[in-house]
Amino acid sequence: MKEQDETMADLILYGGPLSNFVRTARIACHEKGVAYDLESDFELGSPEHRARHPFGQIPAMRHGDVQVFETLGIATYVDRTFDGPALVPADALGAARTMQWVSAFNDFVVRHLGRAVIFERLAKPHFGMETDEARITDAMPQVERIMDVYAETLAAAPYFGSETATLADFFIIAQMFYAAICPDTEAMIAGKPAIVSWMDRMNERDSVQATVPPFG
Ligand SMILES: N[C@@H](CCC(=O)N[C@@H](CS)C(=O)NCC(=O)O)C(=O)O
Repeated sequence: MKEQDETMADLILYGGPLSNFVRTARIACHEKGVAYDLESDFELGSPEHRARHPFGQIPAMRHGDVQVFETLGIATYVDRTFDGPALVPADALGAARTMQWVSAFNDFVVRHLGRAVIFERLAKPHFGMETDEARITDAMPQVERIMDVYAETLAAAPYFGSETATLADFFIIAQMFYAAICPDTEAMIAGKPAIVSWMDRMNERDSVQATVPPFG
């Protein structure tokens, strides 16, 4: 059953505003016009938070009696519970294209670009930890491949496998915010016009502007 009651601000997202995954969940709420509170005053590994997310990660979500963890789970719940523009196309091939990109993002792209490069280069120093340069060097061929594939994809269609922005774009833009300011990937992105113009289009969206991380 769809619910769209603007007085229901009882959807809570647990997680901090620096996390690209939390940002994707927030973008999903903004795109759907769903009010939410962002709760970040808790410890990740605490029993309190493990009751929301069994692996202690962010984001997690509570809406009334409903609890959901993982960005894809939360975005799917928000998309299918509330009115507003669909985040995933209704047709089989459109949905498959969106999920193919979300799945590739959550596996290959997060492993190489997210954990090996952005985490090492930007997050670790931000939190006072030492960067593992070898991990970045090892990942760079895969990261170059990711950017080549993104550029080819966005030269063929305005969004990831779609004529309109979908959940796939909302996962990818939240990470590309960091890739575009990361010294290892900044020039690579700036040299790919199809990626730059996609980022410009995405950055014009209210949902993206409302969720810019307080970083840098
Ligand atoms: N597969 C998860 C990934 C979430 C994730 O990696 N969150 C990070 C913050 S960006 C986190 O919770 N890190 C702390 C930890 O893993 O203990 C999702 O899609 O929600």
